[in-house]
Amino acid sequence: MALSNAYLIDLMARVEARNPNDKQFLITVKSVLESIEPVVEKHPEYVKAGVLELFCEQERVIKFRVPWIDDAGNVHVNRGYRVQGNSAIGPYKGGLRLHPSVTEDTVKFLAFEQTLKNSLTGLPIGGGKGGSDFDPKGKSDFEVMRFCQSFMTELFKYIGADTDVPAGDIGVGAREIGYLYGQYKRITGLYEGVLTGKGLSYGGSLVRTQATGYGLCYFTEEMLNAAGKSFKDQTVVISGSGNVAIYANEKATQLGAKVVAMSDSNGYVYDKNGIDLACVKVIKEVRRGRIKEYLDVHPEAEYHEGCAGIWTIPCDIALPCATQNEISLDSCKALVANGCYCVSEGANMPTVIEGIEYLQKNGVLFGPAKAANAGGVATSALEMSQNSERLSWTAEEVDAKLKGIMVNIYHNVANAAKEYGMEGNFEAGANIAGFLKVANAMYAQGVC
Ligand code: NDP
Ligand code: 2IT
Repeated sequence: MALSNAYLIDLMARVEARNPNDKQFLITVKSVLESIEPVVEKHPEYVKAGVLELFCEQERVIKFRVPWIDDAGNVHVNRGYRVQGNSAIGPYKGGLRLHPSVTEDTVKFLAFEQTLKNSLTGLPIGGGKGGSDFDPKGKSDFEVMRFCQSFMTELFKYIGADTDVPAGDIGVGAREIGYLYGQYKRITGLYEGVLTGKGLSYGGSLVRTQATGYGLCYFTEEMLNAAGKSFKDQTVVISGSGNVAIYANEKATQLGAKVVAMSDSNGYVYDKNGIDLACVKVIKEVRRGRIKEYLDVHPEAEYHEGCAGIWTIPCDIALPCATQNEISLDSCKALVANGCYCVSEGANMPTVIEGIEYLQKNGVLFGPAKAANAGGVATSALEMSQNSERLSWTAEEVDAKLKGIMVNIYHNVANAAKEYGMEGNFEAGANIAGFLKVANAMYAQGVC
C-alpha cells in the first residue's frame, strides 16, 4: 500500500525529516497512516485541529545514562530511555525492554504502537515504552539488581501511578520489576501502583504473568471461530520461549492444539510429539537456560541453530512471540506453501510489512500485534485498578475480564475494518479502531 492523501503524504515527509535515524519508527508510522487514510478523509476536523501532526510526535523522549558496577568491580555505562508517547486517554503505560539491540528507534516505535494497542483495550491508559541496551543474559542477580537500581534512580523523576506506569517486556520479568519497585519506593517513600507485573505479595495481579499469552489465544480463538475454525486439533508453531511464548503454548494446548516448536535467539526445537511445556518452563523460568537444553530431556526432538528455520515447519497456526521483524517475506511464503492459514502476533511487529501483505493476499487470517497481544497491558490496567481500590481480585475474575476484553477487541477490529471497506483486514481495523478513540480524545482536549 502507498499513501495517496496529499495531507498525509506531506505529514509523512515531515515525520521523516524530523526522525531521520528512526527506521522502525518511520515504517510503523507510515503503515498506520496508510490504514487510517479513510478516517482522515471522513474527519477533516482532525486535520484542521492538528490531531495527526500531534499524534505523530511523541510527547516526550527521555534519555539518560545508567552506570553500574559488575561483581568484579568494573564500571559499565548503559543508556536508558523512556518514551512518553501519548496521554490523551490515560497515563502513559507500557513496558521496559532490556536487550542489547534497544535504541531510541526501538522505544519510539514501540511507544507509538502501544498508544493504539492501549486504546483498543477500552481501558484508560495512554502509550509509553522504555528500556535500555543493557543485556541481562549471563549477569548475576546482584548485577541485575544494581543495574535496575541505577536505572530507577533516574527514571523515578518521570513516572508515577497517575502519570506513567512501566511494566515488563523483553528481558524484564518478575525479578527486574521487584528490584525496580524496591528502588522507587526507597527513593520516593511512596507505596503506589507505579509499576505493573509486580509480585503477588506486593500489589501484583493474579493472571498478569499469563495474560499476554492467554490473551493472544483468546483473541485468536475468536478470530478462528468467526471463520468457522478453532485451535482444536491444530498444529501450532510458536517462536520464542519467554513469558509470552510459554503462556501462549499453555492456553493453545488447553484449547486443544498441539504446539510442535519453540525457539530462542540461538535456535529452535521441533518436537513432533508436542512440546513438553513443563520442561521448557524449568529451562527458561527456573534455570534461565537455553532452548537447546530441551534435548537433554527429550533426545528424540530436533534442535536447529538459527531462528528463521522455525517458519519452515508445516503448521496450521503460527504464533510469533519473540521479537520484531522475525518473520520475513520469505518466511511468510514458506508458511503459506506449507498450509499455514493463521498467523497471530504475540510479539510486537514480528511480521515485516511486505509479509503481512503477502499473508493477507493469500487468505491467511492475520491477527495484528496491537490487537492480538493487548491482553498483557489490559491486565496491567486491571492491576492498576486493584491497586487503586487496594483490593485483589481472584484469578477467575481477572481471567474472565481478560477474555471479555480480547473478544471485544476482535469484534471492534473486525467491525472497524468492515465499516471502512476493508472487511477481513484486521491490521487496518486495529489501526482505525485504536486511532479513532485517541483522536476523539485529542480533538476534545485541544491543541496541547
Ligand atoms: P522475554 O524476555 O520473556 O522472552 C523473549 C523471547 O524472545 C526469548 O525466547 C528470547 O530469546 C526471544 N528473543 C528476544 N530477542 C530476540 C531476537 N532479537 N531474536 C530472536 N529471538 C529473540 O520477553 P516477552 O516474552 O515478554 O516478550 C516477547 C515479545 O512479546 C516482545 O516482542 C514483546 O514486546 C512482546 N510483548 C510482551 C508483553 C508482555 O507482557 N511481556 C506484552 C505484549 C507484547 P533469548 O532468550 O535467546 O533472548
Ligand atoms: O508490549 C506490551 O504491551 C507490554 N510489554 C506490556 C506493557 C504493560 O504495561 O503491561
